[in-house]
Amino acid sequence: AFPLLAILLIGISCKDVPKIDISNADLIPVPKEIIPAFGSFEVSQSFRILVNDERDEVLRSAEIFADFLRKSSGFDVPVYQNAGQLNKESLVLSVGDFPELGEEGYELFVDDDHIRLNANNPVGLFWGLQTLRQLFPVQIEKNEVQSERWLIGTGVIRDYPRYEHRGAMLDVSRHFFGVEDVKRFIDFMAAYKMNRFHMHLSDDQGWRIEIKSWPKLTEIGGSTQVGGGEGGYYTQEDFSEIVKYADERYIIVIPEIDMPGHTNAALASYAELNEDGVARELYTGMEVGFSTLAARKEITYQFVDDVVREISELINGPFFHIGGDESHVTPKDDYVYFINRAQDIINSYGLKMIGWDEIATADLLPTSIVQLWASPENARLAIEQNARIIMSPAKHAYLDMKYDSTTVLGLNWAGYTEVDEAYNWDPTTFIDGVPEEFIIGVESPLWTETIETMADIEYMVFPRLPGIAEIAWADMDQRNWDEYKFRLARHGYRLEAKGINFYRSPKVPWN
Ligand code: TNX
Repeated sequence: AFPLLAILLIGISCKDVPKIDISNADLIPVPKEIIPAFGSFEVSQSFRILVNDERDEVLRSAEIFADFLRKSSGFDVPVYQNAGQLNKESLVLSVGDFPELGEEGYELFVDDDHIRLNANNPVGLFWGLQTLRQLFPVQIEKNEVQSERWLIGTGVIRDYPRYEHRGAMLDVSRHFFGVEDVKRFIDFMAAYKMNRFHMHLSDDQGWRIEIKSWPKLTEIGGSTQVGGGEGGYYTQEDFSEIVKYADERYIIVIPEIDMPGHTNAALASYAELNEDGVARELYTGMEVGFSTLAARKEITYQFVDDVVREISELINGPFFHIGGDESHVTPKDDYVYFINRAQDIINSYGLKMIGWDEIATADLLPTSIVQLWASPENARLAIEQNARIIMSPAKHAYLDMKYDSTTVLGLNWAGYTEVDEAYNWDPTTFIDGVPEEFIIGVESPLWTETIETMADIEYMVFPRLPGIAEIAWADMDQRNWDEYKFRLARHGYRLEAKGINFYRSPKVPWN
């Protein structure tokens, strides 16, 4: 009778403590180290967050996370700062000294009655919370209260990123997207630990940021978009709201004003910026490479100076993106002259210049950064000048390429980019003759000639963006499509719970 009773008792207690293997979680990007303990921690009404740090920003991160949990759990999730000791059923955030975790790393300990999250810096805690979020059952992503047992597997996760630059770009010029859409885009990035939000703020079809000293840029240049729709622009207050929202999520906003080409909207707004002094018509088509600022007129540099100065006062990071791509109607000498002068202006405001790979044909300072999209030759020119490189090869990293020939949205000039194609490449071996230490990271641009709504954005971004985030975060030897595709398939339930309109690629074994 005794063994029978024992088995019964064990059976009862096991029923209460489900076993969860966290090495089987749908974590993206994959952490450096996962040690499962095969138990579970249950988040219930008495769950609370303790912040062992004086800083407001740590409290704010805890509050952002608590807010997220409140929506779907319906629990109070109180947050206490400097409340001291470890209670049962609490999550404790601490900043300390953990040499192996680096700037942005974190370690997460989950046992049956509490969770501890440690990092060297507040940013590491924020990334650790994103991992914890993905350890919850997928229903946690819902916006209404769910009846669910919130069980999290026990164990240890230790994690830190491969690259410092983990970016995504949104083109708000070809089609304009308002502040709420942009915040949702930022949320997507933060969830995958991406930390550079590049905003393509001007192009032939639209100027999207208020410049107080040149008001017609938005009045005229912001008044339309591809297809002739209404367009729009961010007031400086709107833009500051975006920057604040990104900053609270440890994301640096990189503003791009594309010059000297891709400038028709500016050339339509101010006649004096044209070589011939005649204002251009507004443009609502999809061609590229037909516009240029007058590179030898002094007024052009007054314009660049004013634009850089006003924007420099609104951003939260050290970067200004000058564009510099496809300036097909700017004479070569003028192009080099323009980029060199723009670089001086950007530097005079204490900022580093970033530009598309064509800028490597100018005289770069070692602080300048080249974003490779098309030309390996330009990447080599960049490193000869000791500049650093961001990898955005169109074939793999462009979120506006069609998935296959049946995709309705997007373009295909670089080919079709299925989900495996977007995942299967290594930024450091992609171009010959560029040593690893020159590559600061990876960025995925979403150009929006064909993208009109948030649902369109989601369809092109998901599920490619999580893969790009993993490329930027995880080491090459941790990445393998044949493992990733199953993890992504499980992650699909999370995208569904979030209400994301994603592409159900036949390459991924969705269940
Ligand atoms: C090329 S990529 C461009 C953009 C277009 C994009 C469309 C780059 C630096 N320039 O102007 O929107 O292709 O895929």
